[in-house]
Amino acid sequence: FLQNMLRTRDFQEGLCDVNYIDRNPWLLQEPDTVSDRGTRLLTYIGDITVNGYAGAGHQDKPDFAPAPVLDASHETAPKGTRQLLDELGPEKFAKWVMDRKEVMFMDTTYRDAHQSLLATRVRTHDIMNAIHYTAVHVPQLFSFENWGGATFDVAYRFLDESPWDRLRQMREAAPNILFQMLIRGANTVGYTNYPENVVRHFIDQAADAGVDVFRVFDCLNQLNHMTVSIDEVRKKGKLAEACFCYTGDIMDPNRQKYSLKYYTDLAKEMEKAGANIIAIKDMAGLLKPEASYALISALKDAVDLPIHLHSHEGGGCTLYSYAKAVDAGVDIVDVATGALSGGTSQPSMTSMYYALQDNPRQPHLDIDALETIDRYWQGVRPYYAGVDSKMCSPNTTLYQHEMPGGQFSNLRQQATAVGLGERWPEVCRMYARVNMLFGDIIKVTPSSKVVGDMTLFMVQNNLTEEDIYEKGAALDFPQSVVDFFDGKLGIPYGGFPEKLQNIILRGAKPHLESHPADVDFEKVKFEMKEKRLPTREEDVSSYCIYPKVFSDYMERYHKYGDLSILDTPTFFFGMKPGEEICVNVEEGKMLLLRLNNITKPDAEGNRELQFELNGMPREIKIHDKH
Ligand code: 3PY
Ligand code: ZN
Repeated sequence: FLQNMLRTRDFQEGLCDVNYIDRNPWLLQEPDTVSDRGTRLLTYIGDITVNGYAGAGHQDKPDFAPAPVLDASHETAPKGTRQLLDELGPEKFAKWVMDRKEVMFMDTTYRDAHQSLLATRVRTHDIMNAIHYTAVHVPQLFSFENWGGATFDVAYRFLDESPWDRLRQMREAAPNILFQMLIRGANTVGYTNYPENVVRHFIDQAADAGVDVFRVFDCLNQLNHMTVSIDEVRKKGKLAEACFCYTGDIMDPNRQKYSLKYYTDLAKEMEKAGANIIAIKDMAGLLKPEASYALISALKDAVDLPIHLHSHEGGGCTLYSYAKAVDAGVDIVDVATGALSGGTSQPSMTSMYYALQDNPRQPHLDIDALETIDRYWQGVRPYYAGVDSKMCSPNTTLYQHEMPGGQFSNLRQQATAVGLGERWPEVCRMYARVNMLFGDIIKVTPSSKVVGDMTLFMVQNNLTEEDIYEKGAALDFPQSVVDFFDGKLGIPYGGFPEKLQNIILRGAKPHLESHPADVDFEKVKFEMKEKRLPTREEDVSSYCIYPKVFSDYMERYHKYGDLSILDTPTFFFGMKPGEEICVNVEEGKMLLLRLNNITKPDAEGNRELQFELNGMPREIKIHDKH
């Protein structure tokens, strides 16, 4: 205590009164931990203040109005679906879902909503300020979709966070509602096929850390790429939600490659493979109302499992499609908090609630609590303005190009980056043409990227389908396209167009359905130790899927410490001179940070940032890269 006290500027200037310790409880903390963590945090803040987030250059920190506080800290979450799953087990639980009169909601706010609208950037800090309150006040939800998909790698890559820590923190705050993740079958949370033991190991870690429902899909609807995951989920006693991706239009007589029968047959096979729930993943929001009614009715007849509908608002008809699905007996639908709904995201939860007013299937939810939660997210969304796709209005062109919600804004940015911003409508039309050129395939991560890459390649080089066939031998196709035709993602329904495959592979035989060999986890751990990486089972899992991403994250973690504790404006913008912030490092430990001054760059281009860390002066030198 004395060491801390003596080092404060206030003490040196004789400004300490009798209440000084009450106002500065950090004085009672270990000086070394305070100092080390503080310095690492200040190094990050200093770098962001001077060089901007992701090195984009200094950006003035906007004056955000603070988001409303959702306080339920003294309330315990009532029992919910999670306790019910524990009590009943997966089969009886599934039956309970089917027997309910009311339709259930899955809340995608913590995963797909921000993956679709905010480039997957929503941070643990903002989630943690909402999830306990939501669990306490809306315990009737079916699940939170709060893990997997792109959130796994984006957490490491762009947010300097461990997705595993996020999962555990959420679990502690929301023990009552099922946690649901999106897993890309044999691709897990990556973009390529992984060995079977890597997939099983990943699922084991995820289930142990808190995931209850695994929505398993394959980007080409290949069931054999999903069965390992389904099997492992079942072994762990969790819910296997097998999911097929919806594309095309079952009602269009000219578009019957993916017919109603195709989908019902798939659902039957999934039921045989051990699925507890069947999900429809309408990733682009193509399912129009009449098709929705027909599809749900047919699935209810085809299988004896709950039907879970996932769609995206996109074209603006989805609330109507959901209403039709409810009439046809759908069991669960996916919605998001209003502030993160619409556009390329899911329909709004409160809109859906009101859309079902006076309908016997309307769920019983505390609408006032939902509105309060939504006001919180309205306050949080502006923090992410820099990555906000700002896609808020309906976009009916998607019925023609069929781009998934998550890809639309991404591809647009990519197109702009390569100088095709002005030609965007042409890019959209070409995307549809490439889909047909490839034989009409399912387009979802990662197969959607293949179509996107080929689209940009063709527009940039002013190529037509005829050009591909005539000049293909001399063209340098994008690597993702070559890998796709080589069979790395599997075999599309109906097979590859052979002539095109021959051109793209330059006559070589494709490596169809080659399975990567199992990894030796002991060897992996040895390699990780050599690189001075931690080797807990979850670290091993991350490393097997993303060796470089995980290693880079650990390097930054050693340099900066745990950055998930910073508030989001500071994480993205750093601090302004004169600003003071308080950071809770852990229960009972906090740091008071103040930025006093930033010097002009010296001859080497270094600036000195003069901070106070819990009242003690601390200078951090940062190289100004701009
Ligand atoms: C993902 O795989 O991350 C998706 O959300 C696909 O729609
Ligand atoms: Zn989605």
